[in-house]
Amino acid sequence: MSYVDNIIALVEKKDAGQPEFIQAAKEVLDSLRIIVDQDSIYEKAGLLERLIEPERMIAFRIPWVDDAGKVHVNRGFRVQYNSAIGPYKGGIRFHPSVNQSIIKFLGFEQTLKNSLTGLPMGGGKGGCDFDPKGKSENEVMRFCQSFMTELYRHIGPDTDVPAGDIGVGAREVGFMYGQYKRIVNNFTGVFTGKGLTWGGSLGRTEATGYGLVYIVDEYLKTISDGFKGKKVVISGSGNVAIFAAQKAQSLGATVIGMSDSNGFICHKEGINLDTMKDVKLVKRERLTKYAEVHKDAVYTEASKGRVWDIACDIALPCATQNELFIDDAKNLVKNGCKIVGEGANMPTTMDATEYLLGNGIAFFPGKAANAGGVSTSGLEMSQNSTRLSWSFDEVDAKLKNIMAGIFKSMDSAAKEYGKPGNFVLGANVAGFKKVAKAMLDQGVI
Ligand code: NDP
Ligand code: 2IT
Repeated sequence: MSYVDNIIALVEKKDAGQPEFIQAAKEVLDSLRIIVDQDSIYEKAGLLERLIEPERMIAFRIPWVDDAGKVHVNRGFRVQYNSAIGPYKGGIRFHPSVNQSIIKFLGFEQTLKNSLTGLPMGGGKGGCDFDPKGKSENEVMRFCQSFMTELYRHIGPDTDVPAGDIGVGAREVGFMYGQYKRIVNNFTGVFTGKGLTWGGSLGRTEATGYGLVYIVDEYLKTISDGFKGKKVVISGSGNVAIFAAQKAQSLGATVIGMSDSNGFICHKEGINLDTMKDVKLVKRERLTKYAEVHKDAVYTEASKGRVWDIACDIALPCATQNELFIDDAKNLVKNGCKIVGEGANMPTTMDATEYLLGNGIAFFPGKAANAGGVSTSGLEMSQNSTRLSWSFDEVDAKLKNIMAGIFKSMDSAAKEYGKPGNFVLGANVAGFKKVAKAMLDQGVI
């Protein structure tokens, strides 16, 4: 068996109860054969064993009191995956599905994603199985404070810098940052995605969605095309989905479908983003409310259909992991879709990814396509360190540049390693090379 095969077997054995982590690790390891099996230095240095094992995995209890006075306990995690190229950096997720497997897959992906950005950030991720849905503002605040009462001792502006993810937006970052500052008595850039009046960066809210559209646009330019006139379907209706829709529309596309975990909207005239933002970001309601406002939009329950059944030119999965399956991939191809760009982390299953790649779809893997969020987090860290605030246009221009750079790195790596157009391989290889070099340079750590 090759070195890579041995490591895949090791992960399957050691982390047998962690399906999402195994899935993410396998996809990456498979891409690395082309480098790692050609040079014995990696095996001798135990590089892959070290790459797949987090430097540190913290698990902790989060007790909190609801509005009725009842005590609840949630389970929190922070994985500090890899610090070879910079302090641990990655978001925090609040969702009932969160477990060790999900946090580890996200931290592993983050390590390679952050490497691709070209900025000095290592990989980390955190979260807990708290469900913010249906909780009052005070309950969310008390929960965030309890979460930070444990996490504060593990993070710092040069150690580990969290941000948002599913279920964690500006409100939750505010509550967590406030508690951190209260405990350590130090106003530092320990979080990104902060509010604009207390150290946040202009453009961070929009960055992941905008970055996704920028990288797809970068590809479209290579075939003398653009978003103008394209029909776009986006899953999710949270931070990433809404700002991807906004940028796609501003470039002349029509976004005709969006979803949440209960169902999806098809609006042939084009999604009205003012309504969408009001329903999802301001009122935190279900997508059915959108259809109540726009009578020409059709709402379908998740049990009765898939957002991927809507015929489109470009599909952007922006909700969660494993939300685009093989049958969805077949439907998309059958209906004429040409591009799939992952705004979420690992939204496409392995077999669906292979099907899309095998059927001529331009496929943009999450660790490259959604890296605009963490890139702008990196820009927020730079502004905090220098105590400066850049204008929206300055940040946006830098984001565009970073996304163009990521496209170039993955495109070049795919060509160099004999798989032109295979951006999965390109992104994995390009992300890996920088982290591997840093790890080799720093000795056995
Ligand atoms: P939000 O919480 O703002 O939105 C998440 C959206 O996805 C909601 O519409 C939610 O629906 C839907 N969703 C979540 N979980 C599920 C599920 N299990 N099944 C179906 N739908 C689901 O999160 P973000 O927009 O921030 O994150 C979306 C994705 O993008 C995640 O994969 C995240 O890791 C990734 N990402 C986020 C970045 C960021 O900067 N925020 C950066 C890079 C990647 P509902 O409201 O019904 O739960
Ligand atoms: O998955 C991701 O890249 C994020 N949730 C953003 C991480 C960050 O630190 O901005």
